[in-house]
Amino acid sequence: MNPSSALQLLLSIFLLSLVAMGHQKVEEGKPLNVLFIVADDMNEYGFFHTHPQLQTPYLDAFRERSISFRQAYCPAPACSPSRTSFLSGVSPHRSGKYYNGSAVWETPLMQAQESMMEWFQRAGYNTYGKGKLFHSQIPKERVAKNFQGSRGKGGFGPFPDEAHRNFGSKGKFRGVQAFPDETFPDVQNAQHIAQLLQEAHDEPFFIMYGLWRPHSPYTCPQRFLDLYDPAEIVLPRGYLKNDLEDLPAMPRAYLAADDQPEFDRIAQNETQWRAYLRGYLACYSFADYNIGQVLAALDESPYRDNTIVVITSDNGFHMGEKDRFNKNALWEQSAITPMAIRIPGTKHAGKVCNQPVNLLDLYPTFVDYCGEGLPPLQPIDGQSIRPLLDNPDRKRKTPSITYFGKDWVSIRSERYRYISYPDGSEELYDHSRDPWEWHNLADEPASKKVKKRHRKFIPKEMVNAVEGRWTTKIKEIVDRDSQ
Ligand SMILES: [Ca+2]
Ligand SMILES: [Ca+2]
Repeated sequence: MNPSSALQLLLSIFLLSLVAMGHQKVEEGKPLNVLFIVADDMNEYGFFHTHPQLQTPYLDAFRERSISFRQAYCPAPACSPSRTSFLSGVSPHRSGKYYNGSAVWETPLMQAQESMMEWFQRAGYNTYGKGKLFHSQIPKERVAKNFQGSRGKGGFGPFPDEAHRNFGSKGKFRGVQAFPDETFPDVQNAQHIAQLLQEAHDEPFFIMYGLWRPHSPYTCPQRFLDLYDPAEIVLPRGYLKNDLEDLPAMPRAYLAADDQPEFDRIAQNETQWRAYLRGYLACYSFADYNIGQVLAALDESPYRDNTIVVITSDNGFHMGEKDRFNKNALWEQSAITPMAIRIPGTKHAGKVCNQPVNLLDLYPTFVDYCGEGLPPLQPIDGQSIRPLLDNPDRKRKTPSITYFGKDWVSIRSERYRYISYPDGSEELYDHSRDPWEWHNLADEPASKKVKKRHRKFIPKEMVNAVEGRWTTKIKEIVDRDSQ
């Protein structure tokens, strides 16, 4: 072989190997971008098809190319405390941010804390956010510091008119009504992100897309309502009549104060319940569609193969389980958050990891993958889930913790959920036999060891709740029931 043929042969081998590597090739040493998609009040119904009718084709397709976490939970079961925790890296038990409606970012601890986005910026990233991000109770200047440029359209609207407010009362908008696509912030923000992904980026990027759906009001384009015939809708599998009878007094007092009037109103006949459920399912499918548009934009962009994609929600949601149409509780249905992560070039696409993880684990996971592990300026809670992404069959020894106030805490291990209240009362559920947490085993003598094993993960110190509209309500229940 003469030198020029040898050179040609080498060149062909090189070109062929490039083709063979296809799009899975991640350029060595080049930082990975991040696309972080956070839905609002999205429970596991469509993600893991525990509601048999819910249609989520885009999430299904995404899960085939990513690693899903069957047991991912929020640090606190409501929008603002959950987002505050996972975006700051400070667990509610250290910040005192357990509920919506308290301005925790004003405290010295949180003013000094380097947020996830601030860390990304220091690591050389540009950070963009569109839609529902921190949500509320954070100074505007701090939000502006975290996300560069326009933060897109916001708000829960469009809201239904009077005639469509099926269950409206006390200013709550619960109606089911159709509006055109372009009237929804989620659609406009998806378009903003698609544009952003078409641009040339000289620096690595972190993009957060915060959806407003499937949170109420249950308005969406007509084609999503058409997916669900209200007469045919299957009621939640996790609902059990008289499920509250084996609960301690404290959570029962809380339910009575918080949400049971609404449950009684909605669930008093199955037609109403189905109409309500239809709104949630339709908005879930609408969220799925919008997520799909953003993923399609990424996959058509030059960033498809060097971008980590995380899809999750800030908290779960009850659709009647435990006589509840809400979040703000420590049971599985409130605490669960769908989570799937696509790591470029992963060998585990389509796998499901069954170890308990928490949204607080995301910040340390990003630190693990991006910015060459640059340490955050202040301590952050949570632990990287990279070992589970490297090996989804690996066991994790630590449980996932969800807080709903000082000493109001839930420990979720792979098999059990243990809940402890300020008066010392407890709940224990065995998920290997009881996936809907119907049978409270806390008082059974055989549970003693299991409870002890879980209790040791409760932090020795939990700070008081930062004052807000929830603290009075909870304090009244705790004071009354502790006497
Ligand atoms: Ca939420
Ligand atoms: Ca029960």
